[in-house]
Amino acid sequence: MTERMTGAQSLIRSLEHVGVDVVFGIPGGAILPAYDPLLDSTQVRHVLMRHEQGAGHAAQGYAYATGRPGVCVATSGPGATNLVTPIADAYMDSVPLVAITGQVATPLIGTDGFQEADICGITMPITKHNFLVKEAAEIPARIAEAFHIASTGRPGPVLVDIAKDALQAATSFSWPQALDLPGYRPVTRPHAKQVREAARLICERRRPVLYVGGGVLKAGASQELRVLAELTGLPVVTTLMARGTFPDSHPQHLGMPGMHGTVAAVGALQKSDLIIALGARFDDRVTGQLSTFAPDAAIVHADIDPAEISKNRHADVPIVGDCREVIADLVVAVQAEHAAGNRGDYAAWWSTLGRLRDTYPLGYDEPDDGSLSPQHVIKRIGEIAGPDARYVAGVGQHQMWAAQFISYENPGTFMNSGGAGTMGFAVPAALGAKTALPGTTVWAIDGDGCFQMTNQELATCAIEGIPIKVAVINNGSLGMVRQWQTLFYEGRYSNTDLHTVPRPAGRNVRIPDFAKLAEAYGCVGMRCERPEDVTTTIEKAMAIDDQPVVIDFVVHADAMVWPMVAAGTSNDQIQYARDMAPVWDDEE
Ligand SMILES: Cc1ncc(C[n+]2csc(CCOP(=O)(O)OP(=O)(O)O)c2C)c(N)n1
Ligand SMILES: [Mg+2]
Repeated sequence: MTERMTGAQSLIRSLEHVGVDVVFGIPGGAILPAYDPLLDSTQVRHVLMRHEQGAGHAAQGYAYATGRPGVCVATSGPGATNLVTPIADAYMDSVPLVAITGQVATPLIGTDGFQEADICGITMPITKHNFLVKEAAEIPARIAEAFHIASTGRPGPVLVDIAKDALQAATSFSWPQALDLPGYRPVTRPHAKQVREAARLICERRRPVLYVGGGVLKAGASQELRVLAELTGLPVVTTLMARGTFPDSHPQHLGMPGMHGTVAAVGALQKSDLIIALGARFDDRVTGQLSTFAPDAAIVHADIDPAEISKNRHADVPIVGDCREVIADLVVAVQAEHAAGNRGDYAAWWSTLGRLRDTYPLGYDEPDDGSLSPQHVIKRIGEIAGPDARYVAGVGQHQMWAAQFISYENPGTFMNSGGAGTMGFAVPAALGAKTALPGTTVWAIDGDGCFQMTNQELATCAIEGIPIKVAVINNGSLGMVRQWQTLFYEGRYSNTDLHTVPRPAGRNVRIPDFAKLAEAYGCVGMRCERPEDVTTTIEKAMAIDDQPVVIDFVVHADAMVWPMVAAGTSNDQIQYARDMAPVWDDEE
C-alpha cells in the first residue's frame, strides 16, 4: 500500500498517523517544504509561536496536559538552537517531546551552509534519542520511532532533523509495520522477588516513608499510590515534580520535601529507617548534602530507568519497572504480608511526624506596611480557581510558593520546570496546556523576571484564541537570587533589581508596565496592589473566558521562601524561618 508524494507530505501524513492534533512552531527556509502540506491538513493544527523556545515549552505544556508527546517544529540553524533550552528542560523532567527541525540540504551539510547547525550533535546529551534524516523514504519510520521512544519507558525528548532535499524529494508513503529499534526494550514489569523484599521491609521497619517523584505522575499511578498508602498507613511526601499526585488534603500527606519543603516532609526522609522511592531520583534539591542524607534509612528504589538506581544513593532493594506496575505489585505483596500476620507498627513514627507537622506548618507573615503578600495572592488564586484548574509556574520564589500554597488534589494539575529550573517556562507551557484542554482554567503563576523572558507568546495566545490567565507575582526583582543575596551575601543586591515596581526611594519607574504590555498584546491587563483587592481581581480574571488576562500583582519585595535548607548543607540544618531551626527530638 504505497502512495506517491513528497517527503514533506509524507512527514505530515506520518504526524497524522500517530494522532498528532497540534504542533507549535515557526517556519523558515529549511523546514519550508513541510509548511506547505501543513496548510491542507485537517487534523494537524499549527500554532504559530513568536519564539522557538516558546514552541518547545508549549509542546511540554501540551504533553503534561495530555500525557502524549508534544510536538514542536523549527527551521535549521538558529530556529533549531532556540529549541535547545526546552529540549534540555524536557530531558531533565522526563517530558515526552518530539522536536522536528529542518536541516540544510544534504550537499550543504558540513559546509557551514547558510543557517546550518549540527543540531543532532548539539542535542546529543539532552535528547533521549535523535535522528538526522537524509532520505525521504525514511521519514515515516523515523517519525514512528521518535514517538515511540519519546513516550515509552522513561519519557523524554526526541529530535528528528530532516534535510531540506529529503522534504522536497518524491517518495512513496508507507507506514512501517514494525519498529526496528534493536537494544531499546524498556523494562516495565518489576522483579517479583524484589517487590516481595520491599513489602517485607515495609511491614518490618518502624519509620518508613513513601518518597513520591514525577515518575508516579508519568506512569499514571496516582490511584495505585493511594491504595498502597492507605493499605500501609505510611506517610507520603511528594516532590516538586509530583505535586498533585497524592492529594494535599489526605491526612497521610506531609507535603513537599527538599530545599523549600515542609519540616515534616524533610524530617520524615531524614529520620526514616526505610525510604521507598517511587519514580524519584534523589535530586540534590531533595537530599541536601548527600553524605548526611537520611543516615539510618534503608532504600527501596523503584524507577523505570535503571540508570537512576543507586546513581546518587545506594539502593538496598532496586526495582526496575513502571511505577504503576511496581505499586500495584507492592499492594499485593503487602496484602500477603498482612495475611501472614506481619503488619507494620508506625504509631511512634506518626506521633513524631504529627508533632513536626503541627509545630511547623507552612506559613508566612503578612507585610506590616499594607502591601501585598505574594503567598496570600497565590493561595487565593488556588482557592478561587480550585483543584480542577491547571497551574503552571515559572522559576523562582513564586514557583516555590505555588508549590507550597496551592492545594493540589489531582495529578498533573501543577506543571513547572523542576530539573532545569528554566525561567520563561510558564507562559508558553500554559499556552500549550490550554491548547490541549480548552475547557479547563489554566493559570500561569509567573515572576516579573521570568515573564520578561517569554511574554511575547501573549501575542500567540491572543491571536490563536488561547485564553490563559497570567498572575505576575511582581516583587520588582529576581527575587530568588535576591533572597540568596540577603542570606549569604550580606544584603549586597548585585544586579537583581528589575525596576518593574516604582520605588520612591530609588528609580521611581515601572519598566515595563505589565498591564499596558498585556493590552499591547491584545490581552486584558490589570493591576492589583492592595490586599483588599486581591479576591475581586482574581474573580474578574476568572470571569473572562474569551481573552488572555494578565494581572500585575505588585507584592512586597522582601518576602522570602521558608523553610529552607541552604544549598550544600544537611537537611538537619533546615531553617523554619530566618535563624530559626526546628527542634527535632521529642520524648520518644
Ligand atoms: C534562564 C534562567 N536564567 C537564570 C536563572 C537563575 N534564576 C533562578 S530564579 C531567578 C529569579 C527569577 O526572578 P522572577 O521571575 O522575578 O521570580 P521571583 O524569584 O522574583 O519570584 C533567576 C535569575 C534561571 N533559573 N533560569
Ligand atoms: Mg521577581
